[in-house]
Amino acid sequence: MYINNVATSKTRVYISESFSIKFDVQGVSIPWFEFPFSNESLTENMIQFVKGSTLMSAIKNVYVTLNGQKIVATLNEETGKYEASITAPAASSWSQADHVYKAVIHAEDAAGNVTEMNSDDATYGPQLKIRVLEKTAPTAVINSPTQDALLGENTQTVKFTLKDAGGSGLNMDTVVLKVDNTKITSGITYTDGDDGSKVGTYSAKSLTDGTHTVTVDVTDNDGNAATTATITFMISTAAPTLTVTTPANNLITNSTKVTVAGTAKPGTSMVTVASVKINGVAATVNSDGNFSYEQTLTEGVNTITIIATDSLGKNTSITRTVTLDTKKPVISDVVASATTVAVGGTLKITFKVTDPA
Ligand SMILES: [Ca+2]
Repeated sequence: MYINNVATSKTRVYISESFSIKFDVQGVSIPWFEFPFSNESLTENMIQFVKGSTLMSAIKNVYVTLNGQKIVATLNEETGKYEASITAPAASSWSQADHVYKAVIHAEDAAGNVTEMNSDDATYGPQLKIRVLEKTAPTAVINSPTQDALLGENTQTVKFTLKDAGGSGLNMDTVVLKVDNTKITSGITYTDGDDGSKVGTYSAKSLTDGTHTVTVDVTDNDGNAATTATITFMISTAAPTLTVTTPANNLITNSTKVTVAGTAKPGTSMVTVASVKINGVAATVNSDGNFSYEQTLTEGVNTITIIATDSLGKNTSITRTVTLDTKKPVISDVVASATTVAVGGTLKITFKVTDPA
């Protein structure tokens, strides 16, 4: 017997109860009447009428399993469909096979026949694959260079640490490292850090003097994006400019002191001149970079080395050679051709002059 339409006073009735039932059979409405059911008249312990079902199809046990949960399904009398309200698992499904939790529907009838449908079902399987997303964003931290660092080399190692929380894990395909707003597409290497973190290393080369910016972005496997990590740092490689105005190179003097003077200026605006040393002794440098120093000379050839060094240790040197000669020429071997000579006559005086070293 096929039930086209049915209304009962109870959705589920047990054989020990009396109840009323009204239904039509193949479009012919039948009035209410009483069923004094007894154990002898029914073999099942429960009967349930569902529009569109056959009279004897008594479904008694319907539930859904998902990630270890068992959720009993209830019949919606309006729709005639079972409903299982499921609380999503607390963890992301990313680590599961195919990145989804797979639900299984179990249905058992009164006779003990069991049907299970899982996500392999050709028609309904896709409806039973449940992608669960976690909501905790990963973190990105740039370890080096450090914020506002002032660096003296034009190659710098960029090191950054990426870490996810929430369970889905880092999606390494989403990592975007930018140096001065240019995406780095090769040369990044990764090692495993603590607690599932990844440590990225990249060698940034040919950095010009000035300010540079590094950013790192990453997203986890569930689409949560880290707050962009950003640092700025400065490169200053240009050595100081050094001018020595005095002494002239190869000066020969009989003064035991010589003034060493000139100007030293930083190679970039990011650094200052830290020192000007003359043969290792610091000279006073004024705010304009001018310096003046009295260098004591020793007899003979003096090498004077002037070194200007900036705050990063970059230096420029100039060498001057100055000869101190305090020894007077020596005259000897004086011979006059005649020491008595007539007026208007000639004589010759010969002699030797030497300049002692
Ligand atoms: Ca996460």
